[in-house]
Amino acid sequence: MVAFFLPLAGLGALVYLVTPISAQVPTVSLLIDSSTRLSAAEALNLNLRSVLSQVSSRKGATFHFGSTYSTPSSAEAAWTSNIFSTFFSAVVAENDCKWYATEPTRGTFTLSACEAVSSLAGAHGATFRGHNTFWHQQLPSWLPGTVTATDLVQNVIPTHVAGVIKGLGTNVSSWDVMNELITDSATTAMNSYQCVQNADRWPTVTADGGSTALETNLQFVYAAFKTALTNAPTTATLVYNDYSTGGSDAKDNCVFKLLADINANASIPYNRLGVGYQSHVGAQAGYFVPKAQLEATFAQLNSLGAKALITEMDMWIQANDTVDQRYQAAIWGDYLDACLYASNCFEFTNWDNRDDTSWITPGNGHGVAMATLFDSNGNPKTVTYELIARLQRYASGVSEMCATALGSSSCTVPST
Ligand code: 9MR
Repeated sequence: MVAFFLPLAGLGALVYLVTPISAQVPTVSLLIDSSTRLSAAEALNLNLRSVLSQVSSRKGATFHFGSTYSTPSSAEAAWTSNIFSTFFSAVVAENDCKWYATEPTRGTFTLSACEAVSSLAGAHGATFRGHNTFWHQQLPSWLPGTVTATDLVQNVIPTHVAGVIKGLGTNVSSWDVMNELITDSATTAMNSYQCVQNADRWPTVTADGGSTALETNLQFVYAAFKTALTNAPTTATLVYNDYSTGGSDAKDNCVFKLLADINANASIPYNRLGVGYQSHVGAQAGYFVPKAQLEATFAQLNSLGAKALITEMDMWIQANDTVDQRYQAAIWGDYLDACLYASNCFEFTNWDNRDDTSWITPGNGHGVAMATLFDSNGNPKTVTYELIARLQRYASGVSEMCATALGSSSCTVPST
């Protein structure tokens, strides 16, 4: 089991131990404070698509504001269809494009569930992004198996990546080619192979947590990206996707080293590459990346010519009260602004549509959860209204505002 939150960098273990269950939450100033709040019905039926197309005009290319799709219960089918018609403009399959679903038997592809999500996107006038062609989790039962290091690099990975990417065709904004390779215990001294090897996951070991080495270099990574480059439409960004990233710590250094090696050793031009920042975060200091750091990271990628994507955003809150809900809105709004105002960020994907279907559940270090944009009845929340207001504000052409998560003593949002 991996941790989907940021470590309390710089605060130290002792502080962590004495931190009360509900750590202090700052009072924040929000954009919605100075506007008339929409009713739930208005927010749900708001044509966010027209706002998003104005956002795209300002950005100079399509801005994809999306969420996950997995087959809803019959009770939620109509709600789900509506949300992808009026609110989100992009769709990613929560699970249906993963290896277990697409190649359950070696060499036999079953792309129908993944293709159904792509078709659903098309039918709703939304775009589609691919997730993912390589991950150490949700593997088919024949993997890791007894596949050798050479077979994996020369046959298994190229066959899988080509089969899925070719099969899904040209209607795709980006592909998560590889997902979650890098260790949570990174140090700045590690080279990119060590960054991966120290995660102790397949395939640098024969099975997750194992002690028998398998791949002893990064040829398996290069094989995946080379195959993706050959088979993906030229308009699709080829993404390395990971969690607990976006700041400037050792794990982020590993991401940049890996990207440089993919560029150099797999000959993938930077202008085809992107980094996916999953952004499974919490509304508590130390559990999210402050906007200034995100922006510095996105700018560093931009200087290489590579893209930044927010790929799996959700955010647990510590308690179900107004101050925590407002803090969630402030932080999520900052993430959105960081992407909107960056010249290399065109995809902002939220993970799970409603609190009742989120993979984040209360407890387990996730507070009271409530980590998505719509509550368990499908109604918009404080954060939802704030994101609508941020998109409208960006679309109106005004300049970037301060980071609301800093608290109202340092950031009071302008009234225009
Ligand atoms: O949301 C996904 C959930 O339905 C699956 O059970 C789970 C399996 O580990 O994967 C979830 O999605 C993950 C994503 O594919 C990769 N990053 C972490 C996400 C949350 O676990």
